[in-house]
Amino acid sequence: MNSNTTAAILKDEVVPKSIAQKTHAEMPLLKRHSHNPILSREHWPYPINSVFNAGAVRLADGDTLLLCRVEDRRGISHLCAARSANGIDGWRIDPEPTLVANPREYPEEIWGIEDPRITYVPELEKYAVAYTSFARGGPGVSLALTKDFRSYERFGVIMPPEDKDAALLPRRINGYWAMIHRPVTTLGAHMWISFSPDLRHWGSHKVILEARRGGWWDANKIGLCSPPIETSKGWLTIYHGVRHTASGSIYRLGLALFDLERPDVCLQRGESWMFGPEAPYERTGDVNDVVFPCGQTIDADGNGINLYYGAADSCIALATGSINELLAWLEANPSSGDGIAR
Ligand code: BMA
Repeated sequence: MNSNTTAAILKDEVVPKSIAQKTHAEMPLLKRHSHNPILSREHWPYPINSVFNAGAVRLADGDTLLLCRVEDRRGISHLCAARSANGIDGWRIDPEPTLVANPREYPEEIWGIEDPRITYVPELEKYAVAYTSFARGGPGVSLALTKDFRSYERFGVIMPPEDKDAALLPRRINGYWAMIHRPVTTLGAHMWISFSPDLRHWGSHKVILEARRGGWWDANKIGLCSPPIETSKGWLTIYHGVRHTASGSIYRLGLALFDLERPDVCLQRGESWMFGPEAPYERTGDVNDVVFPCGQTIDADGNGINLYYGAADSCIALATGSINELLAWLEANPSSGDGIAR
């Protein structure tokens, strides 16, 4: 059944429902922008294969900055910054890569750097960029700090392979920095949190969200998407679930909420996914059926969310929504077994 058919059937339903209870087929929580995809290789000032999975931040001057994962024509990724006044078009793309792998000093980056998540850290007055460094040992998590996305203080690998999908929380909690990440262990591919006094030494590791099992949309493999959003109800967290099928994997997005002062405690987890590949640019590309956000910006009203996501590992798209509606949906669609892999 295609989405038009679904919409037509649902329109005829007479059961009144609040916004929170409506299914995403009736009223998508996140609305695809009409300009999608907003960035693709055709926009790039130098030859590339693809551009996707971008970190995002609103700069002090009001510009939106995307730190894009760019895959070159060897298959190796680097990061490149694009700036825009409205976050939709008119992108000013750095004429050269912004941050490239430096395998001489950081051998863990020999096959490139990928999927940055940006967190502004008021205490440091710097942006923290957590990204995947890729080498023979597999993917690991690396960290860099920057003030301007032109020069970077690199910390190297902070979580050894196999680990990825990491973002720093913007403030210390009980005196410690907190990082969410996704190691792959014999326990599976679950989301963890770790704490550090100095951003270099990490400990107190704990699983915070488990991949479900069996036929679930988020069975076997999950990971953090964009950095968690601090709300009065908790850290609102978008995560991806990977469903393995006979014809490949489907990457979809779900929601979870973590306690503000105990981010290791999951308060709520959505039952179903709330956004998945439907548009042609999400369904078909270098890797079919992938939506993969690494960043968002929040509007001045504190409610509007602009989610930037890689589509099919080929281009960057934008979906907009409301934080209040995401929270209301999460409350109305709770998991019947929060955090429990079934
Ligand atoms: C994940 C990451 C992402 C990628 C996705 C789909 O494991 O490597 O960078 O978008 O797979 O290929």
